[in-house]
Amino acid sequence: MRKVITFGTFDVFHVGHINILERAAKQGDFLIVGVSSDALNYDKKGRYPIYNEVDRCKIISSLKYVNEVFIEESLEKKKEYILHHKANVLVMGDDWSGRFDWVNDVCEVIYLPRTPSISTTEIIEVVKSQR
Ligand code: C2G
Repeated sequence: MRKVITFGTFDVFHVGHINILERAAKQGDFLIVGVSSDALNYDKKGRYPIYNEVDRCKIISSLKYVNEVFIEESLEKKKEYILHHKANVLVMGDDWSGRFDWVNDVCEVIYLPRTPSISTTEIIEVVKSQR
């Protein structure tokens, strides 16, 4: 069985998130998703997500493409997570292009093109501007 792993915050869930998960699932037979913790998101982006980690995990767990979900506590633990879950391939959107090549001694690394013109940040901006 070929196991695929991917990571993300998946805050304010949108079609770009579905597209990457759908395409990631097609790279193998079993999809594992590491959902960034609230604390990790604060470290990465300087703000907490709109939806907390429990709710984000619940949303991701309910998707038909997704077989397993866990909380990602740190970007540096990527190799540990890959080995623990026995993943054969890491899939990320190409905004992360090259950033996780350092795990390529434990699994294949694939970057897929992002869905254009949609992001959580943009959605937040639009909602703010309409208040
Ligand atoms: N994504 C996409 N198209 C978009 C928006 C997002 O393909 N329009 C992809 C990203 O490339 C990423 C995934 O959806 O692979 C999740 O995106 P984010 O929630 O923004 O994840 P991020 O905060 O970048 O966390 O260890 C890696 C990080 O945890 C990734």
